[in-house]
Amino acid sequence: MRHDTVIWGARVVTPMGEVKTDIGIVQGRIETIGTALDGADMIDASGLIALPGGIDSHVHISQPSGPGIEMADDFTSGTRAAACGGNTTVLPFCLPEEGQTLREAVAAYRAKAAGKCLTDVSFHLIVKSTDPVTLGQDLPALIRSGYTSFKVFMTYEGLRLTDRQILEVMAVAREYGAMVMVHAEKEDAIEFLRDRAERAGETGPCHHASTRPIPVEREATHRAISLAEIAGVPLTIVHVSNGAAKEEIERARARGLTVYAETCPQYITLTAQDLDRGGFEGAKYVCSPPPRTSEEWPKIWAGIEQGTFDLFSSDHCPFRFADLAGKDAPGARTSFRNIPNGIPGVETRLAILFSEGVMTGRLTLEQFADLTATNHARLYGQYPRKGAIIVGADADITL
Ligand code: DUC
Ligand code: ZN
Ligand code: ZN
Repeated sequence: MRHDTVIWGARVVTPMGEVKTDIGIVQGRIETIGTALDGADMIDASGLIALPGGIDSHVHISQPSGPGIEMADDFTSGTRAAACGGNTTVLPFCLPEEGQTLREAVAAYRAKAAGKCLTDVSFHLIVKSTDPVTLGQDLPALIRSGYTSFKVFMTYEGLRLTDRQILEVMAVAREYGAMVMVHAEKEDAIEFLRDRAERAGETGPCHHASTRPIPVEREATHRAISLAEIAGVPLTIVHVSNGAAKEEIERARARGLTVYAETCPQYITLTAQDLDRGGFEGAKYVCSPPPRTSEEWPKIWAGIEQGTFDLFSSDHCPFRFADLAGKDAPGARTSFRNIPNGIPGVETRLAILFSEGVMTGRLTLEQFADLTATNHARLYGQYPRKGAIIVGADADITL
């Protein structure tokens, strides 16, 4: 059979292990995995590794971030960066703007993305209110039409839900079969620490980290898991930054609960000291949860190597630095509370994990594929069409 495209000569990472084989592609799908294949377009990949295209299941693109604040990426630049970084699919979040319903927000995001994307894109939802229309109509309808994952926040005024509200959202997830993703940080404690820091004149970017210490995340992680246990649903804890929160997840799993977990490059490469680089430079590293100390890195690595973390995502959330609509927002230099939260990462996620994980011998190529693609597809309903180099799947391949 003559294929449209054949990739030949690569070491191919499949769910059955690594094989030296050709990949034959017809109309964008993997038609054949075998040797001596014939194709109209022959891609010489000898000396290269063929991996399932990266799926970054945690990115923020064109997300409303407060009055006058604008994200640095639109769908063209964000997905171009993703493709340059070896990704073939990204999953951004749909956040309703003030006065917008969840269904309107989804329509608005789809319009923003239409005709602009260089990778495949599929959306998670953010649930920030639990009014009867959202929980009784919009969410069930959206889940039925395929939007089967949504994030809830335990922090950020205006975004955070109470425990009661989180239980109500989880009940909908249970009834209609969806995955709840949780941003686990305790808002009351953060507000207390932030107000106290500001009164003491501790207002520079580094105090973003000191006012969101590890117990803030550990406690919220424990509580989110307890709420999921009460509601009887699986959950995903996103962007886990430290060993204590990771241990909460491990304890819950040991009790038989279904808890999935995600970590990100910043938690194995940055520390809180990066927020203290002098002047306003530290604002570049302001993200939540904040980077910790290098003592946490081996704990996160242990979780990556041993499978506590199913997902290695970027949490790509870029803001321009020297820009009043970005990190240099009005009031950002007088208090860290006004610095938009987030750092870029969609272009560097695979390179960082390959360099720090595979090249150091910590991870096998199969683990790398699981952490960067396969598990994302499995968890968010895209497997086996995406996430693996197998016959019948989309030809989403990174060399
Ligand atoms: N949470 C995220 O997931 N991304 C950016 C900021 C935040 O708080
Ligand atoms: Zn978050
Ligand atoms: Zn995020």
